Amino acid sequence: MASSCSPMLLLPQEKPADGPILDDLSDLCTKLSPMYDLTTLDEFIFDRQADFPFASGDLSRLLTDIGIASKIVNQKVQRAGLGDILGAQGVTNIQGEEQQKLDLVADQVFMSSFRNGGMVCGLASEEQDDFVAFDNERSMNGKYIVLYDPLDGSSNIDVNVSIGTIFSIYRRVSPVGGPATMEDFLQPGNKQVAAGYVLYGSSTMLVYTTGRGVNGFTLEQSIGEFCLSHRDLKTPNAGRLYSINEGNLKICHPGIGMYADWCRETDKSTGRPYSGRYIGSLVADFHRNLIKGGIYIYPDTTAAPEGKLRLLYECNPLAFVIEQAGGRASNGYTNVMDIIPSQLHQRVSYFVGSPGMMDRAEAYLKEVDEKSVSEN
Ligand code: AHM
Ligand code: MG
Repeated sequence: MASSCSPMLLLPQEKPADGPILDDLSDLCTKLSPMYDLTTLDEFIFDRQADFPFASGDLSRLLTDIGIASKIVNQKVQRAGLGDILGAQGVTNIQGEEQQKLDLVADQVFMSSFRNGGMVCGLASEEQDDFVAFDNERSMNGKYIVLYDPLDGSSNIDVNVSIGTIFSIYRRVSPVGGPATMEDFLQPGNKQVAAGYVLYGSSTMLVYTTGRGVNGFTLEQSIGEFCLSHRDLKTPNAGRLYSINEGNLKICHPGIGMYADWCRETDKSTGRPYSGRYIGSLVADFHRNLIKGGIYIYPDTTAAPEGKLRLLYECNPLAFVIEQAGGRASNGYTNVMDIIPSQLHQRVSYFVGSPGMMDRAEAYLKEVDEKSVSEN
């Protein structure tokens, strides 16, 4: 049976020329042949290491660890909802253990990956009150720290809506060899060395940047590898999507309501009215807007005076990604990555998306503020 598949996929010569194994292989080759020159995440990461002249490989190793952990989390996400069924059959919970919430499971998966990988001296997670400083010798020699939201949008799990993992990596500022300190974690976003996210959606994607553009990888389930699918992603200057929880419009800055009104007006030259798209799952909303062009806004409200989203492991990493894709992120006034954080779980008002749309939304805030100053 002829195949155009890469030789590395061929079975050893002694295998019989027909039979079920060969049929399976043939299926796999047919499936893969259109992407014959596929690049896996690991290959890409190590190829890019050469961009950093004195790189020791630690960051590359850390990124590959994140890739592996996210494949494990992906498996668990795919089985969400089966927990009860399998549990009832005694397949899970065989020792009478309580089912853990998926966001806690994801947190544990990433935490063990970082601990065992030895590339970070500490981590901070949305699921942990305080940061974790690893005390084994290898980790204490790690040059990096990582902050992450293991499963953002997890309130959507029960209703099968896409969710995601967000991560942010910094070089530590405390001395190598000792434990991580709070100063390592309270660095502004403009010091990030890498950041990205994993989207567990209709397909699973990992998107990341190390400050040299943004690249996206789609998980090819049949070979269990993230494969480069979105090279050097760029967001359009302006799109036709605006994403905001409309229920908050009357309890936030009036400039945001004015911007939303502008989006809903009819105007042929700018393609308005725009489409309102709000999943309520940051990674999914962000990813769609990144690709298609759009703006996502989660402002401070009277109910959440500091905003809802977390600066360090939700807003800053996505800000780094969007900036590398040609977009912007702010708190409505200044780049979020310039904010000097004072707390691990600090919240911030968040605007992120296509630069042309960001300019206009921010201009409405400014206009309202200036008017109110001149009236007082
Ligand atoms: P979480 O970290 O508790 O999951 O909350 C963050 C989520 C974002 O994914 C999403 O964009 C936002 O909260 C939705 O909030 P709301 O339901 O208030 O619109
Ligand atoms: Mg979150």
